Amino acid sequence: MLELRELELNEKDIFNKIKSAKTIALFIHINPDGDCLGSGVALKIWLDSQNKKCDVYCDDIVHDNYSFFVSNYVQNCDIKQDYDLLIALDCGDINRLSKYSSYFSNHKNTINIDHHISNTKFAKLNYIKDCSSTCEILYTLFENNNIAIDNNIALPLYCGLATDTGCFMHNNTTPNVHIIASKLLSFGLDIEKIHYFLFQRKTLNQINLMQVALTHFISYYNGELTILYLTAKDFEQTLTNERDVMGLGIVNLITNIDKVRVGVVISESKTNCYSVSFRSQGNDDVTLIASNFGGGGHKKASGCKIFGTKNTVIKKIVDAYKDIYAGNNSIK
Ligand SMILES: [Mn+2]
Repeated sequence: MLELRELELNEKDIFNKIKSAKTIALFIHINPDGDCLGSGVALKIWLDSQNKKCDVYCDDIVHDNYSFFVSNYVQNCDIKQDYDLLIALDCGDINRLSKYSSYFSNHKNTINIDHHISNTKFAKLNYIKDCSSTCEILYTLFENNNIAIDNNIALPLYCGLATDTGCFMHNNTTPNVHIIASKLLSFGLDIEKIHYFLFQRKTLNQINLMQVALTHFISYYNGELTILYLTAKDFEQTLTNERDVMGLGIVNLITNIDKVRVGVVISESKTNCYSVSFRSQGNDDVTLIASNFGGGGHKKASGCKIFGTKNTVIKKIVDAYKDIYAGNNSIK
């Protein structure tokens, strides 16, 4: 974590760099969520208003549920022009930029704005703050620098804040988060529409996937660790894909089962390659388990990719759980 003074210096540097850049590219992570999309869209709208040429890149598809605030601001094409400045938003490490990562790491003028405690500080200038969301960092940067926010900027910022706090239910929902949310709401946001698209709307295929998922979980260590699996075949049968899992809240559902300490969902994203989400209920730090497999995230929510068949992936997780939490829990 950077010291406060360093953060203040970096904040000045960020604005100086933005001021002197005419063309700026923003990068957000693969499997895009409300926070990276919200921060990308909010920053783009402001930069456009400052007569900068700004583009937002993401090497992935944006889920329908986010279209109401993302519209066509985000692109996934090859980069055909040079930019004066590149900014990564909400990316804990360079691999989250996927096909854009080498372009980013070879550029001389880069900024990394993020709130993941596991951030690898891969840019020339890194602004990493331990708080709820990248949207909270951006809001604070705007406020500290007297940048006027309008309802077009308030909407994506609110969406990021709401997403990363799990609709203001995770333990990163500080009093300051509510203060910011209240200021953003004062721009007249349509709260019902926002919450419907961000948290409630499901496709029928997603509900079919949920039905399959609920028959696919296994408990270990007297129910402390629960793992739910979804294979390529499950996605095929329900006409869904890995992206549909995120909006279902399955990982929260299994972590909320009584006595569960860590809930895990593994989804086969490619043959023998599983995307893994970890959640903890209580004090266990699940970045420890994700970083064991080259991933990262937050204390109570983290993720990684693990290669292998379904059974070997599950065994790797079960073994890692025991190695990491043994001595500090009740595993026998
Ligand atoms: Mn985030």
